[in-house]
Amino acid sequence: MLTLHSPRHALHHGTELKDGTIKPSFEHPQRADTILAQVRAAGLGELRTEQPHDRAALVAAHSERYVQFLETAWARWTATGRQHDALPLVWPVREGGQAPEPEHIDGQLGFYAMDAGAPINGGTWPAVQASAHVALTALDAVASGEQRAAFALCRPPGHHAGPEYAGGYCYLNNAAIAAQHARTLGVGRVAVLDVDFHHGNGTQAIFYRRPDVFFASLHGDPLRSYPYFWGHADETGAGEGLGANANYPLPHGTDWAAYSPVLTQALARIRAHGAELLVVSLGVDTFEHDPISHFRLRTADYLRLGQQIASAGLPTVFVMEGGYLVDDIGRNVVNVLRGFED
Ligand code: SP5
Ligand code: ZN
Repeated sequence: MLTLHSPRHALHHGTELKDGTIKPSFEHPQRADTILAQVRAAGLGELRTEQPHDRAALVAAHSERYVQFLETAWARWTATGRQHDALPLVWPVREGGQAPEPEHIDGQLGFYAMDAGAPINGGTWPAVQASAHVALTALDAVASGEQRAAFALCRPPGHHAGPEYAGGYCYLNNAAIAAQHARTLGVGRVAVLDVDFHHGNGTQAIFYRRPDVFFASLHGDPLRSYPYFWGHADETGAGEGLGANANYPLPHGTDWAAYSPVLTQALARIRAHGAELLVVSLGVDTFEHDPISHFRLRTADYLRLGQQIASAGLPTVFVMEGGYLVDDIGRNVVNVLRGFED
């Protein structure tokens, strides 16, 4: 399988609040380096770096003012005399949600974020932009018919990023940008299947009112798992998009025997939707030893996951999302891609 990647991912490395103190983020550069090394070692196929794409492809999935915020946030933060990671500390919850965009960078950080999990520093924007370009380049290769499938080794990940907010290590929603790009290129119906442990709230939000992009997600039940406020089974889309959103919340401890039949259901919905192209938000934080998640998939199960996704028979773009146990994520990702190709 063709793999797209970017050395620019390493420009972004941030911190997160853990147990009351600032620690290096679980989402660190070694993740992508390990996955790339394992893809190479497995001889999975050709490797290419990203092609630059028009800014219009980003703004097709996010608001103009949000993309502009990401582009300029670090310069505006350092202009206030600070050099450490920019993190929001105030959010426009509920009634504050209708307020106009604040002028001060500290207000804007909250305005454009769902949590304090997406720090911004000097390398963030170039890495985020490159990550989206990796997804777009992979989509091009598949939509043109050159490849049946491709793997976009995106970092930072994207599925928590909504129309105009960052969060959960995510800034631009690479999978949504790729799915929208497929639509722009003339693919009639697209599906996004999200198998990251965490609900893909950003992707859901971007397509919630649209019938042309089906979104299906298997994830830890939001009653107990991040992102807590989205991912329930009764979120089925709205307006013209009613029926084009399918959530499968699953309990802590879910193993392959419990996961696989639910995946079958999700794939049946995708088929019924009439999707002509599939984007997979590929998180391997469903792994039994993942440090921040609570499912129990094992390394060999990822081969079956890839096989099952292949059974949909669709041109497919895999977009890297989460997965945090560095020694194992490369093997687990390679198994999905190998299983798909078998
Ligand atoms: C892309 C992706 O997988 N984002 C995940 C973001 C999760 N952020 C909050 C995680 C909080 C988990 N608490 C960790 C406790 C570890 N003992
Ligand atoms: Zn995740």
